[in-house]
Amino acid sequence: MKTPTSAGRPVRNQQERAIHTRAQILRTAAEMFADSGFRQTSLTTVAERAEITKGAVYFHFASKEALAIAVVEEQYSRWPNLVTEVRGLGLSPIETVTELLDRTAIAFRDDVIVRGGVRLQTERSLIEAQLPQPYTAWIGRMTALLEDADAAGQLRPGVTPEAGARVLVEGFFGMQHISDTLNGRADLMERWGEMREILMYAIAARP
Ligand code: LUB
Repeated sequence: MKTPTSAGRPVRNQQERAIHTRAQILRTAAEMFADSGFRQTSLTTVAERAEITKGAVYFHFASKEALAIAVVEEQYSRWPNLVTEVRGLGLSPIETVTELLDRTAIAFRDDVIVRGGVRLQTERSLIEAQLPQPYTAWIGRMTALLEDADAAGQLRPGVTPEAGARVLVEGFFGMQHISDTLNGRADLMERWGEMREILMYAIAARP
């Protein structure tokens, strides 16, 4: 294995090495899950591509199922931080919704952990493991943000925060899935831009 570095400096102690190795395994596995799916990926091929021993992989993850759970959990851990970052921009509630989903779309296109976690969730019926519940966290997150928009008079009359949240999450999921299937998400930002304009026209109050 190459001398590990973290933020450009050599990794020094055993704990740092373990954290670095675990992150390297997660990234490699996520990439393989995203590209080839759960069934076609093995701990052996993950170890080979990550250039670490199979023993080191088993030290961190007892099975491929455990690795899949960790990738999905790592994917989901991204979103609360992103919400905090976007909420800190001082945008109006409805602009916070669109900015959050704009940045989420970028992560769906570029972040290998997200890409791997999303594919695993689409294959969840094939995986004998208790993957985290999909969709509900995003629906809850968007409902809370749309409640803020509702309180600020930014929702079109008749649109409830819960219904708006479900439509945005359902639409975003389908949009990114079709973009992935047809173009490997190369056109994701264009497809999300179209959806955003049309759905927000239906959801947001007229200026
Ligand atoms: C999101 C997927 C793919 C919902 O919330 C989830 O579990 C999701 C599966 O991991 O899209 C839309 C943001």
